[in-house]
Amino acid sequence: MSADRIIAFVMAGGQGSRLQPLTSARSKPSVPFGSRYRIVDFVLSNLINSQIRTIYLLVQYKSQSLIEHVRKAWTISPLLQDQFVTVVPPQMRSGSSWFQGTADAVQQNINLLEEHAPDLVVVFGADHIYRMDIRQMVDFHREREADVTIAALPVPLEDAKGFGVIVADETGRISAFQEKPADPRPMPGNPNCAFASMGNYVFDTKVLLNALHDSQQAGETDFGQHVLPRLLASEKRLFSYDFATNEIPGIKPYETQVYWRDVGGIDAYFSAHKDVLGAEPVFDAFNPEWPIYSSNYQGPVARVLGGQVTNSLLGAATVIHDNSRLSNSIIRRETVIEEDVELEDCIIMDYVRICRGSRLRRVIVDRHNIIDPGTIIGHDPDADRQRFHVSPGGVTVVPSGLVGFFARD
Ligand code: ADQ
Repeated sequence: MSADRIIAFVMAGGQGSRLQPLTSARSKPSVPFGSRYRIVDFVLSNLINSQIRTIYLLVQYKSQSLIEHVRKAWTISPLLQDQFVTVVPPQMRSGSSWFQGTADAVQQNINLLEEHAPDLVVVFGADHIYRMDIRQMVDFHREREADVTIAALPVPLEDAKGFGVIVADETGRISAFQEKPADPRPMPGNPNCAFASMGNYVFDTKVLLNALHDSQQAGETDFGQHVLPRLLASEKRLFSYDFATNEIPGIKPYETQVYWRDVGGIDAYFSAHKDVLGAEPVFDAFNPEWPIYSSNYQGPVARVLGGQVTNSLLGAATVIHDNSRLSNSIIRRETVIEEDVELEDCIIMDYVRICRGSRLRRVIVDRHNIIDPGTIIGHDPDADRQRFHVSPGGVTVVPSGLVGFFARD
C-alpha cells in the first residue's frame, strides 16, 4: 500500500437534468438511493474505506440538501486535523463566474492544492453506485509511473456515446481519448463494447497544476473535453486502470464482482434498485469489510403490523399497516403504508403516507408526500402522464411534496 499524501476532489455539482423530477430541488449526488443512502455516499465511503480522508466536495447546483446531508452524515472528528469532508461552494475566488465545468471547479480551488501540497490528487465523480478500493488504483498509478490514471470499464457500444472512450494497450497506456464520441471505437476482441472512462482520475499534483494552468489560459473548463485530450497531445503518461482488476474484501459469491452503475436517468436509477433486492442481491449493501456509510439516523426500526411483505426493504421508523401487500419495493424511513395498500416494484422515499386502498406499480414517490386514499398509479400510463412524469421505460415519478400539496387544497 502506498504512503502518498493524497487529497480528493469529489465533483458533486452536476445538475442531473435526466433525473428530473428527482433533481428539481436537489443535485444528483443528493438523490436518495436504496433503503437509506444518498448517491454521494458511495464515492465518499469508497474514499474513506481506501484511507483517503482529506476530501473536498465541490458543489454547485441546488446544493442545500447535499450540504445538510454532509453535515449529518459526514462530519469526521474535528480532532483528526487532516481528515474531513468539506463542502466547497463556488466562491468566485478567481474570476467572476460559477464553476464552468469540472476542470474549472478544481482550477477555482487551486489554492487548496497549494496549501496541502499533496503527492497525488484524486478527482472523482459523485454520481455512481459502486464499491472501489481507490488505493489499488493509486498503486497502479505508481507502478506505471503515470502522470494521470483514468478508471475505466467496458460499456455496451450503444451507450458509449455518453462517456469518455479510451484506447489503451495491454499495459494500460492510453493512445487515444475521446469525450462522448458520435462513433465510439470498439474494444479490440470485444466489438460490442467500448472502454469507457468512469470519470474518476488520479493525477500527479504537478501535472494537474500545469494542466489546469494551460487549460485556463486557453479558456477550457472540462476534464473530459479539454484537459485529458490536451495532456495526451502533450505526450504525458496517461494510463487506464481496468476496474475489473479491483478487488473488494467481503464481496459475496452471488454479487456482481465489478459492479458500477451510472444512475443518471430515471430508468437506470429504477433498475439499479432491483440490484439491491432479492435473497442474493447483485449489489449487497451489507458488507462489514467495505461499509457504505450514511446518516446516523436515530429513529426506531420499522414496524410491521400485518399484511404481506415480499422481497422488500423497510427503512427506519416506517409503519406497515394490516392487509397491505408489498412486493419488490423499497420503503425509506418514517413512511406510513396504511391498510389495504398494494405496492409492486415501488420506491417510496422518506416522510410519505400512502393512504388506504391505494395501488401503485412501478412508481417512485419522492419525499414529503401524502398519496390520497384509493389512488391508482402505474396501471394506466396515459392517465399517469396527465399528472406525473412517466419515464421512457414506464416508471412513474411522483415529485417531492406535490400530491400532499394538492391534497391540502
Ligand atoms: P459526465 O458525467 O457527462 O462525463 P459531467 O457532467 O461533467 O460529466 O459530470 C462529472 C462529475 O462532475 C459528476 O459527478 C457531476 O456531478 C460533477 N460536476 C459536473 N459539473 C460540475 C461543476 N460545474 N462543478 C462541480 N461538479 C460538477 C464524465 C466524464 C466522462 C466519463 C463519465 C462517466 O467527462 O469522460 O465517461 O463522467 O460517468
